[in-house]
Amino acid sequence: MTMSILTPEIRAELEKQAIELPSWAFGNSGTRFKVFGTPGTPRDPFEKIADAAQVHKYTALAPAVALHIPWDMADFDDLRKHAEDHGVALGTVNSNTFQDDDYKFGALTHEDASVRQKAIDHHLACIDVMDATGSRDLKIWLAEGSNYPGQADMRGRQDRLHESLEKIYARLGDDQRLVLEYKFFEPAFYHTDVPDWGTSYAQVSALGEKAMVCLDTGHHAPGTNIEFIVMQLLRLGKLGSFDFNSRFYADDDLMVGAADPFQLFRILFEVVRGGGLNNPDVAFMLDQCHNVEDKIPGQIRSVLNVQEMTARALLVDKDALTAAQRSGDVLAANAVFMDAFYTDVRPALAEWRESRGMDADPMAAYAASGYQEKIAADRVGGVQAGWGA
Ligand code: LRH
Ligand code: MN
Ligand code: MN
Repeated sequence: MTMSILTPEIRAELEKQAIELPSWAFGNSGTRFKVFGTPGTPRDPFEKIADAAQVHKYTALAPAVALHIPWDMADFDDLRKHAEDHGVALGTVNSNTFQDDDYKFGALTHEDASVRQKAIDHHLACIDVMDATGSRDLKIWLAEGSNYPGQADMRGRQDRLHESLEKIYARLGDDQRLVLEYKFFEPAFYHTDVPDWGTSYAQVSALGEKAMVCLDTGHHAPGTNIEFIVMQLLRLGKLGSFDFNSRFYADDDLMVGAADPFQLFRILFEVVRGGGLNNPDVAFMLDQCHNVEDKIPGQIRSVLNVQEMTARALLVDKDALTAAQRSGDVLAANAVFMDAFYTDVRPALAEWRESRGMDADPMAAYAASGYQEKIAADRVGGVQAGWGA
């Protein structure tokens, strides 16, 4: 009875949903003031994969894990096999040009050709990793920019960025892609070289079909209409991936759907409306850190938040909405939209999970499994992986 609000069409969509988890969500993280350690934190990429597999085990929503290079350096043939043994795949490879002294004034945009070449070579090495792991996407986020007006030649940096990206793009295999992530500030505070979707779109469009935009939900100024950007990028066929998380103030990297569930609903409605749901060209990924809460349940909660809001977005009565929009009935259109948003889908999803032989409540099932206690007891000694190790 409860489950019947999820029509067979909606269930078919929900069954296909896949959300990639970030390996770094399982390591310790914090602010520049303090990193609080959690008992049982993974000591290497293999343990991060094992933890990520727990999220998939209880939700059937998270079949892939994204890597960050060099944080997740390993024998990648072994890591791939380890992931497969745990029932997950290795996903997006994230490059890292933000923790090396040479990149103080830029990497792919640097004035010095030898520094640019070093950064390009790092990306080529990331593509080698993708070849070994079977990953499709190379995700590039650049920490470059300047802090003071006059400090940098912004125009020259755009030109150099294009040249560097061209060299990386040329190395991609036929089935591989490059996604370019934008962020409006931090660590640079005056200008950022890829600050917005328009710059990312201009840069990837100049490369070709295998280059797309990555939209990190935490990388916009307060008040930005993110769902409009989602709509536009889908319309242009250039939305390659999402980094989901939520923010109250800056790049908070809190659990998706925690700060503003309504915004997540609006974004997912545009994804559904624009043909982006369960579309292999539009990868769903989390980009989060769990500074004070347990990491595995934090990730379980997050993928469930995405699932619940996807179900609500699928509940929007599109015919009624279109009729109200066409007739200019402002309040009716808004009511159709809000009716779906206010529908509590949690009991229906729990029932649906049980009908598929899963636990109705993944959070409770994980808590009862004893896994958290086991890793806390087993993983003593060694260096616990953190954000950056
Ligand atoms: C930058 C970012 C990017 C990085 C990740 C660790 O703020 O969102 O995606 O790879 O954080
Ligand atoms: Mn991100
Ligand atoms: Mn970020």
